[in-house]
Amino acid sequence: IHVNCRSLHYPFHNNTVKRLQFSDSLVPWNVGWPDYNPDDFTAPIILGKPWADRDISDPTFSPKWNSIDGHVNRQSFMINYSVKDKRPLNPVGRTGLSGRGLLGRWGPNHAADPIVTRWKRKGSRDVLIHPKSQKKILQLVAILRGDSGEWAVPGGMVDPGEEVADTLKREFLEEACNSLEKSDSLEEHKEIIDSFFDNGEVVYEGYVDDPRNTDNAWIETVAMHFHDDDGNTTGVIPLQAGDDAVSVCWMDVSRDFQLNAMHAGFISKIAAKHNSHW
Ligand code: RP5
Ligand code: MG
Ligand code: MG
Repeated sequence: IHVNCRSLHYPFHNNTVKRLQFSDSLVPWNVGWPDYNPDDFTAPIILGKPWADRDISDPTFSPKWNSIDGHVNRQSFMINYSVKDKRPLNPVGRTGLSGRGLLGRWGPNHAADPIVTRWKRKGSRDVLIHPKSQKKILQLVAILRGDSGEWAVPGGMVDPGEEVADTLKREFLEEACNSLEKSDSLEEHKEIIDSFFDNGEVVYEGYVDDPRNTDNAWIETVAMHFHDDDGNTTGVIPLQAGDDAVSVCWMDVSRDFQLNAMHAGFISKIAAKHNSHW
């Protein structure tokens, strides 16, 4: 079940948009609740945006649910979701709010999360060993999100028709390397960076319990891990926050590191697999 998308207030709206509150047992759609009738909210700022769907009541909007709909992937990683009164239903269950909130798509909103790691070193050479655990320390590239003020993986939405592999690299470069502004050093190292992003491992594919989810719109992601074992690639990647990121850093991975809950779960899996300090 989800919890982040059942907070009392829908995020970033000065506590003006309320979610209906209910117990965990009422989350699944198959648990009967005949009077369930939450508020309906679609954020005005997304209306008319080129990356957003039209309104569900627009007669010219006829999406192909559970399918690849032209350039838009409306399939879920989870299940064939149901559609009720023309609206797709969140595959995990009720969120206490209908509409699509801040999300551009009705139904699944596909994102990609690039997890870039290296070993912590002394200077650029020796790999450090943690004095307590006697294990190597993993570091990952984390960004501070401008919207929520949380540290997170530099992920973002898959553009229509875009391959997920391209989204992973593009979002990393935009948010963690500020590629939206011209950078000589990114251009100079383009080949190294491209080949680094050719070798990733899927960590997770599926639903994200994101605070922006609603009953009719939700985020799903592909999280992929790119590890720079010898430190040669990340040594040449210049970090600089860009787009919706306000800060970027190499963050040490340990059990009390600060990262949004969903992304922290991905990293703990990676740390266990690489037997790194935790
Ligand atoms: C998270 O929101 C996903 O895991 C992904 O990191 C991100 C995508 O949204 P934007 O960064 O485009 O706002 O839940
Ligand atoms: Mg982005
Ligand atoms: Mg983003």
